[in-house]
Amino acid sequence: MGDSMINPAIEYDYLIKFLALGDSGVGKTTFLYQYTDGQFNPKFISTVGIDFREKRVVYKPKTPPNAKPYRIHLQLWDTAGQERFRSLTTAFFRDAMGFVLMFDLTSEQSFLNVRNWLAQLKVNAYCDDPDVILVGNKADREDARVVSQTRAQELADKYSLPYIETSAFTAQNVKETIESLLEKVMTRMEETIDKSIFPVRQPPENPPDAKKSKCSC
Ligand SMILES: Nc1nc2c(ncn2[C@@H]2O[C@H](COP(=O)(O)OP(=O)(O)OP(=O)(O)O)[C@@H](O)[C@H]2O)c(=O)[nH]1
Ligand SMILES: [Mg+2]
Repeated sequence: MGDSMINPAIEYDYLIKFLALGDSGVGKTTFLYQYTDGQFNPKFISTVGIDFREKRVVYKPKTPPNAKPYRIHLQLWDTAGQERFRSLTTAFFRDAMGFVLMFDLTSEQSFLNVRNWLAQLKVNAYCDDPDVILVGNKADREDARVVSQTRAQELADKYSLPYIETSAFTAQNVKETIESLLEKVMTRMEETIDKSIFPVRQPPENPPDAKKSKCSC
């Protein structure tokens, strides 16, 4: 996978929407900013409602070996973790194809709340079993860590989620998290095509809008 500058004139094959969720202060905005702009923002400006960032990437399917790469337009929805925005932010869950469920490795409460966020996802996402990656952020703050890797991995295993530890400060695993989620979402789309339930891949002669697609269960 590789990156490219966003130029609205350049065509793309798929519009993929991801959404970041988790308690206020866990680092969702900072993580997404690190991913799209390659920078760390030390200021905490709590997100009001919802925001989004965009990035173009190229996705190369694993099979067949000579598969043509896809041009992906990633829309990354950044939700407010604060309770007062809950009804607004959960309304956006339905439109997302993949989720970054984040907690803060230095905050026990944010880890305990992962179960509540999963319950919200179950009610509001596009299907019962959406693609989710559990992310323990602020891995650079090892001195302040209160959630061990073992505990987090146990929770992830319980819900059959992949677990990854990241740092929006050092950029550790930031790109890898999004790439891994993209891999899951694209694999699901390919499987759905194979079952001929949802015709996502369009022949090149179709008009550009017809190439945009939404994952569905
Ligand atoms: N050391 C360190 N600080 C981080 C990291 N990620 C975020 N922060 C800091 O944590 C604070 C909160 O980060 P935000 O990204 O604003 O948190 P948020 O999850 O978007 O919070 P809401 O918008 O309220 O839901 C900021 O001061 C960030 O600089 C990280 O990986 N390491
Ligand atoms: Mg935020």
